Amino acid sequence: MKMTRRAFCAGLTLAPLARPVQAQDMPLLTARAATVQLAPDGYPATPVWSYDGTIPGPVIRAAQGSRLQRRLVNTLEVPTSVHWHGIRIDNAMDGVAGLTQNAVPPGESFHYAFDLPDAGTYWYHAHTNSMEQVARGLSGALIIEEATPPDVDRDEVLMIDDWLLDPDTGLFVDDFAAPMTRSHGGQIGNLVGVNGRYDYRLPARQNERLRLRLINSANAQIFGLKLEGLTGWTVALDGMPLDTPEPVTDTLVLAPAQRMDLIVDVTAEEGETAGLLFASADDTWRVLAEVSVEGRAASVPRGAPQPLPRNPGMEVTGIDSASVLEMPLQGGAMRGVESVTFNGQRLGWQELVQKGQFWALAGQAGLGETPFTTLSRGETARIRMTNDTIFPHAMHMHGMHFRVRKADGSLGPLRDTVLVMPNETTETAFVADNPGKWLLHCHMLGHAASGMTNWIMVT
Ligand SMILES: [Cu+2]
Repeated sequence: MKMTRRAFCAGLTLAPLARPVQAQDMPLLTARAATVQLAPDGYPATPVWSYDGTIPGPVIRAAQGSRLQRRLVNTLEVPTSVHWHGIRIDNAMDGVAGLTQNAVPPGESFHYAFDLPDAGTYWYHAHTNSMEQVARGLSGALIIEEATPPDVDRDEVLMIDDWLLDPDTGLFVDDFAAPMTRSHGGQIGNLVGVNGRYDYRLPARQNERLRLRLINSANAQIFGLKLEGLTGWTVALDGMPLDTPEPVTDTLVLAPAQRMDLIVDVTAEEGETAGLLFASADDTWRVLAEVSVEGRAASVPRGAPQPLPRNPGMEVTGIDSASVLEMPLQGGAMRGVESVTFNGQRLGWQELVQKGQFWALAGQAGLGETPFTTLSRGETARIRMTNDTIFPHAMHMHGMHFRVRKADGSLGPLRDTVLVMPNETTETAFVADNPGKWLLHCHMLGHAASGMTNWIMVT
């Protein structure tokens, strides 16, 4: 309470003199402690860190081409900052503590304001000690709406997360930095849920058409998903429309931080099971979000949907003449790495482990003084990531989308986060058209905190 008031008073002192009138109406996004019921009824409630008191935070919706403004008010007892994941954003608003801004101390606030060039499904989350802060609940959906939305009956956000809870106390297992999980696959929860509920349920009518915006906000869990009682098409990945909607016929894979927009028709009869299922650790399919069918919206399902309108200026040209930058993904349990640079020192594997670091990108653990590469604005670059570890990594680039360049030279869809499997090589190609310092890191957040973070400079 004391801290809220301090932030509020600081705002009052400045507002009438230094800020335009509308700043008084600036919408707030308050990082604050709250208690929510994540576990099933009968289990204790969970103290969380939240945006505006809910898990996940509020769904922020804005129109493509508009400007988004939020004043982050930090009433937590730790510094924090907000990253607007997937937005082609002004670098100063990217929210990376230590690279693009200072973390916002307890009791203080930060004014985020940026343009929204692209429609699509994005999300926002803490980018200060994110391994702990995102796990404690600091994330929410960010939806940028097309001027002309697709022909659907409803637009639903499904934010998929997992939580590692002590069932006796309801508390998060307070070991976010455990070396065992950080050096392996990362922290996996013991409870999986959608929109803050382990039993998320979506009522629908037969032959109703839904747009489902899936977001994986988990720290490390890769979700295998499938549809039951629904006929669906993938229409966008990581916010960016596919040229042609792809029928969903198989398991969908959603790595940490990735998004997937589906258009689905509810084909199940009233009373039949329908919904989104996930492959659980014991190799059985379990319901992640139930679609309960009541009544009928139309007598027949609709045909394949039209593609979503493309976002502007996303062409990746000049790929053949672009130089290829090698970025081996290194380290981790059972493989290690011979030697890496950390804080300016060359360290062997044992020394690295003693410093709580387990991973490296191209021989560098954590952020160095110099970027992985410096690119001129407008230059096309290719980064070839070879996974020399025995774990998968969800590699995320800030500020710009890339295409995956396949072995035959063809290009995959636009993405901002790509899953690189063990012993696999994935080459990204992109036009460095957004100036600034951009993080390139693994979105298994425990990996990012222990070495798998680098940055690129666009001048
Ligand atoms: Cu990783």
